[in-house]
Amino acid sequence: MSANTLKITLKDYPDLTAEQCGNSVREISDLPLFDSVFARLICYAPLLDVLEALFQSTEFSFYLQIGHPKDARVGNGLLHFHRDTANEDFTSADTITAILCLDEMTAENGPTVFVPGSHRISDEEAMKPRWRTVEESELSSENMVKAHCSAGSGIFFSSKIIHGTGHNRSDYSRRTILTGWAGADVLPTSAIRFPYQGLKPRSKNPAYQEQMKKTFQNLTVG
Ligand SMILES: O=C(O)CCC(=O)C(=O)O
Repeated sequence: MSANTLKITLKDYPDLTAEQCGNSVREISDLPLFDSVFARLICYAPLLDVLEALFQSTEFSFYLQIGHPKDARVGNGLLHFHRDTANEDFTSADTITAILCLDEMTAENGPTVFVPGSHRISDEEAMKPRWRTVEESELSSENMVKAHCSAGSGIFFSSKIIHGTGHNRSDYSRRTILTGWAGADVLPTSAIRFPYQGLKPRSKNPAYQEQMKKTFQNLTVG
């Protein structure tokens, strides 16, 4: 991934009306329920290799998968900066988001924008609800970095880092699949569970290995 540190704002492009957006979908929650090909991504070795290295453990767990198909010209982003930790309910902030880019991500097509170094705060601070929305005026745009990478790339980041994503008003689509992962012994604390949440695809524990085998052995693609 290369960085673009030019002056950045998430609001470079105007909002569109519902009519202008037409049938364009911004977010598809629970993507693994739509087709088993998405469920199988939970076992995708190149993704798991990076996660194992970042968590420095084989005992991390899957917790969610979302599609962000930002169509050419009309794809909408989340216009606010935030820390994901503030929207998650876990016993710790040792969680990682992985974005798989199905298309090239450029400065023009609504890239993910990061504030480097902003993850260097305590878990307790990152979990505070105030981080669900961070006004751009609170941030220095000179310090922001737009992700720029080719189709097929992965972007991995701590849930504590401040980030956002703008609209796609370019002539090409910006489709991504976002997956969320929790570190070893990091447990959910809310009443909500997502499909396949808790699977540990790299676990050395025979019980989790058995769960993986039985979960995927009858899953057909298509
Ligand atoms: O799609 C992106 O670029 C980032 C999405 C995001 O910020 C989020 O879902 O928390």
